[in-house]
Amino acid sequence: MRMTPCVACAVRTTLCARNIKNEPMATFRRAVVPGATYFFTVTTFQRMKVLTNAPFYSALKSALTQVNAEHPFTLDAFVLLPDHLHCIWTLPLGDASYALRWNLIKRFVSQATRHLVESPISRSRQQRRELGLWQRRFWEHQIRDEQDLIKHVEYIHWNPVKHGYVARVRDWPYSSFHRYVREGLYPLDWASSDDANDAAAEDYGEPQ
Ligand code: NI
Repeated sequence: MRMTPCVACAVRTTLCARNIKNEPMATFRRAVVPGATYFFTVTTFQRMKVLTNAPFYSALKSALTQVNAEHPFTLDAFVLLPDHLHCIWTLPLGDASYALRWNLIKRFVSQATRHLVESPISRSRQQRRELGLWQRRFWEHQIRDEQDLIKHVEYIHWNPVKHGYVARVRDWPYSSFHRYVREGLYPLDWASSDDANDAAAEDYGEPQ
């Protein structure tokens, strides 16, 4: 099977000016800026399992690229599941406008995929510009320190296994895990530490 490049790679390749090649662990050091790094969970409306379908995935990549061009952020880690996504962003210093960015991203993807979402409920939501594809709220957690960052990065990369989609992290194409492997931060056969295995779903905004 041919792997699709992950969203994080796509954004980083086109937009991230920071070159961290050959600097193992630089990702973690770079990202820990007090008050600037956040973990998010965003879920689809009624947990529709559509996000890993090509049109949605492609729209999401475009949305991240477009919004990043106008409102920059670094995508530190990312995983896309069929009905939700988790990611970690670092925003520019003094800029905490993540809600604005999420509104733009959600609207962009909703509009780009509107013809594919058939439910009458979501169509009426869209007419009211309520972002029919998505749940209106999202989970946000401010990363406290490097330890907290590592915990959340591991949680993200382990998530496809946690949700039962694959047996090995390496088999899930829709995450920044593959970028981390290329950069020497993980071995290809990486498996999560106990922390991420045992983590309570409600602490990470998992869809219930
Ligand atoms: Ni999850």
